[in-house]
Amino acid sequence: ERKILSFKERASLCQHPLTKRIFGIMEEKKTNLCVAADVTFCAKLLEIAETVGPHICVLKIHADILEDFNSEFPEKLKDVAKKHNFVIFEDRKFADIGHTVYMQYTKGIHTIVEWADIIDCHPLPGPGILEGLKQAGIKKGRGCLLIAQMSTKGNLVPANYPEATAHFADHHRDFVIGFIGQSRLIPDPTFINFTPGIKLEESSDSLGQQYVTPQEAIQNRGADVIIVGRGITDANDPQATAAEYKKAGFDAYSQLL
Ligand code: S5P
Repeated sequence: ERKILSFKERASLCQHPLTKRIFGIMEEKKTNLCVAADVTFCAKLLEIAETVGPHICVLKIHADILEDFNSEFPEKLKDVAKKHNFVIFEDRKFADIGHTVYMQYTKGIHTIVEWADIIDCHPLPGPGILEGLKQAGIKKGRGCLLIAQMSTKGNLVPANYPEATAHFADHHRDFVIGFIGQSRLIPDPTFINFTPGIKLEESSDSLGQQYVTPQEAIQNRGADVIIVGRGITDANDPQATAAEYKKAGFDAYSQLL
């Protein structure tokens, strides 16, 4: 019995051009892997992007941990993204009032809106946060993920928060392209579900991070895209390990078709 729609079918249902594009990349490159490149120097990040580029649909970064961030870096990253056909996700986790997030998104040294295809925000402040981000993002075709749940031990996200988040997304379909969470919030196939906290073996780190396997995330929790950081970036051979995660993720998806 077939449990899910294919990425190709989902691409055809999407209104948002960015969602369509991401599902298209996932179908074409046969990957539902997003690598989290959490490193502190631009050259290292660009090297990871080159290495894992062929295996990913999305590269997630934290620009604010780069010690030598400069205005040439986003251009270089965009070139690698174009070459290997993936999209760039700045995991800024905006969480302030609309006016402030608008400035954080467009100003400062990072000018995130100029280069990040995807950003994310906490829905906690209410609709104003999306209205602020939208003012800058929509005209550039950007998309935003809502953080519905977190992967960390003892997090304070209340039980009813995911439902409220789904409702929120429904009212901002021109900008919200999906969710970050530990399980699928709503069956709607036009939103993409990203799940962080992934390793090939279930484990945890010393600061509260909790890991589940790609198979568990995709087959039991409804993840579309798995986010893998240190499982790949700390491996002896990040390229071979990325290929391994890609296969684990895509096989788990294929088995549901
Ligand atoms: O709930 C969350 C949400 C996010 S976006 N838990 C997370 O771990 N993340 C991010 O995913 C986190 O900021 C990091 O960049 C990545 C997980 O990295 P790893 O090294 O633990 O795989």
